[in-house]
Amino acid sequence: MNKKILTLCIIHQHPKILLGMKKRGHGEGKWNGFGGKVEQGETIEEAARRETKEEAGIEIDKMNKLGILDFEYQDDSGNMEVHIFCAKEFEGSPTESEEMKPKWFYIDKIPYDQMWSDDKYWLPIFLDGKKFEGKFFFNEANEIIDYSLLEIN
Ligand code: 6U4
Repeated sequence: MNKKILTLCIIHQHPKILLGMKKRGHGEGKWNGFGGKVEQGETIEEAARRETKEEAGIEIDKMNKLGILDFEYQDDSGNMEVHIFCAKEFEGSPTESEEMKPKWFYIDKIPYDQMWSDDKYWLPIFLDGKKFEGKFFFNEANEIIDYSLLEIN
């Protein structure tokens, strides 16, 4: 199956992060960063900016790629390569869209039980500003059946 390239962008303004409640599609009902598929003719960074603007109404200038994760799903989602960005500054105010409802969370109150189950493994590394790469395999119920995760110096 073809591997899709996607982005995921989390705004980190210590001691808070901005997440969005996904209102439809893959990951509906979960808190997640902003992002989606990279479209033809755009770079991965351009896609990360576009998706964050579309989903949360904010413009990101500088961002830092901290992680690349492969996700293998058993359902129609197939295989994804997700590029994970951290941004500290943005313009505009976070606004609800058709796809996402944004909300700030203190980093000691991150709602891991309402997020993708892989997030509790890599988000602490992300919050330390460290780089990582890994791979997560999900079963049909979207539970993790195997994974590998490496912090990169
Ligand atoms: P369309 O329907 O084309 O708008 P699009 O919004 O572009 O889709 P979508 O919603 O399928 O793409 O993107 C899925 C989002 O979820 C991406 O930001 C990647 C992210 N994602 C997928 N699996 C994840 C996982 N296991 N853990 C995680 N984020 C995941 O934290």
